[in-house]
Amino acid sequence: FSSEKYGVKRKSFGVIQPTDIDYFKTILSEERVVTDESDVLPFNIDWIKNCRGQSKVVLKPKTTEEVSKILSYCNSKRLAVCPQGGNTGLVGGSVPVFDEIVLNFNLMNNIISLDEISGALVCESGCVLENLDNYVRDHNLIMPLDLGAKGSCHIGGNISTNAGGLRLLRYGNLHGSVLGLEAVKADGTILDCLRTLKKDNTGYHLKHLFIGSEGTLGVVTKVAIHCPALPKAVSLGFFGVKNFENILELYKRAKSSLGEILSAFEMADNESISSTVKNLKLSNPISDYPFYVLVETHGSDEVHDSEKLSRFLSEGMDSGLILDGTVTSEPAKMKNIWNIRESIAGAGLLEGYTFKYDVSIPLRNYYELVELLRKRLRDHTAKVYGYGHVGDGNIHINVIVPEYTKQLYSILEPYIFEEVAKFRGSISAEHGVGFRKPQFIHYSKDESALQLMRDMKKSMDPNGILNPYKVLPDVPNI
Ligand code: FAD
Ligand code: S2G
Ligand code: ZN
Repeated sequence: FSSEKYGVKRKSFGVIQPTDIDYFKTILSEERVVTDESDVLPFNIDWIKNCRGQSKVVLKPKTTEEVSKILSYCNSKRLAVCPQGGNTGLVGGSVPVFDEIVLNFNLMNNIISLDEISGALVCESGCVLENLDNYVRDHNLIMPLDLGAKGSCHIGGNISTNAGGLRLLRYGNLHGSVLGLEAVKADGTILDCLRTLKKDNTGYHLKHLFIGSEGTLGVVTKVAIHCPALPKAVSLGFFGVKNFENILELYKRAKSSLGEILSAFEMADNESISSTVKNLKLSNPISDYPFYVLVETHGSDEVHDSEKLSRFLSEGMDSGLILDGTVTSEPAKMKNIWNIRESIAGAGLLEGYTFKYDVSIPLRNYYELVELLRKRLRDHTAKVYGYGHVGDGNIHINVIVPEYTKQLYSILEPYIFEEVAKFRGSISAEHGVGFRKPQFIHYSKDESALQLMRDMKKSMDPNGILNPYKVLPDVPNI
């Protein structure tokens, strides 16, 4: 269990009683109060199997009103709650630590409206990202974010983690694309900030409190989000590159020569791509190189755009910045290349235990941490993958070892966060703080900021029942 593995003491929350279960059954139908141990188990374990909670009950609300009744009851009984979307989070934020009640949104998955002119989509928080993307595509729109977990993650979870992903370079982050939301506070108060206006400067912008607060300030139940136009022309380049300096040069050239049509610029080192291709038996369309770059364009003129990208490739090869590469607009080929990149996340899990890091680093130092870690682990059996969103200055470092040991844990943490702090980077670029990183948040947040966070938590959730043990290291005494 997480509590033993990470040495965490249970706070003085209430302990769920049979009378509580009976009460929940008066709000939800019987089958939406899950108490059978084997049924509850998967809701206690996170996607990368780093954390395991001890929840005894999963509640599956269908409406905001049900969420409101559940929370006001839990608040009055000091029963802790762990909000859960698709459970694809990577920092242990989506599963209980002890016996918190799991509040799962799988059944709150209705699309409410879509304004095809403005691109404003309104839906419930439990909608799966890929389902939304498929739905809006039928209306010549796309979702403003894309990530490897799209088949399972919820838009409510994306908002709660302020998920970044593969398209952030072009479409920005959720603080920009979320137009409004409905949320429920710890005491059951329903907060209606569900607006589809692009501009609304009337008082404090409260929606931002729930974007990235990982279920600790309130529970998101409905979302209004701006969907960009479906690009008429999409092309993807997959290039082999000799060293990281050349990747940085290519990135500068991509911004200047692809300019307005550049929609993604991703890198992955040989370790991450070769392991992924081997472990998952995928087919790499080009051969073995020290580094790989994916460059995607979203534009409106197929011929014009693929000409630009092909010229980018040929000029890259003439200058030696690109060793080899392929450019395609064929959906199946693009899907295969993206699948290789998106599968890196899970590839390491097949080789052993994965310590996952997701950091923001100044671009000139972007890859240095990988080399530092390889040196630090040279006497151990360990693989280090380096891959991520170059355009966001965000690298994902996965350290794969045969099994978890406290010794390896102490070699890696807090070392990696101290190094990130030296670069004035962020210890968590896009995955959030969750359960695994509150003790390191001070490497990226000043005490004055942490104090305001505690004050906000105290005023929004005075009993601290929402997702305890997550995000903030020392929530005011509960
Ligand atoms: P969960 O994992 O269920 O929960 C995440 C957090 O949000 C938890 O703290 C939970 O308590 C809270 N929460 C969930 N729903 C609600 C709600 N309705 N109201 C309030 N709080 C809520 N992340 C990226 O940013 N970029 C990537 O490129 C990326 N790629 C990934 C690829 C793979 C293969 C995997 C497995 C994960 C990836 N992730 C990525 C991480 C993860 O998918 C994101 O953090 C995602 O936003 C989580 O959504 P979810 O619905 O699964 O949320
Ligand atoms: C990505 C996925 C999770 C990880 O692939 O962009 O965000 O850390 C990551 O591998
Ligand atoms: Zn990522």
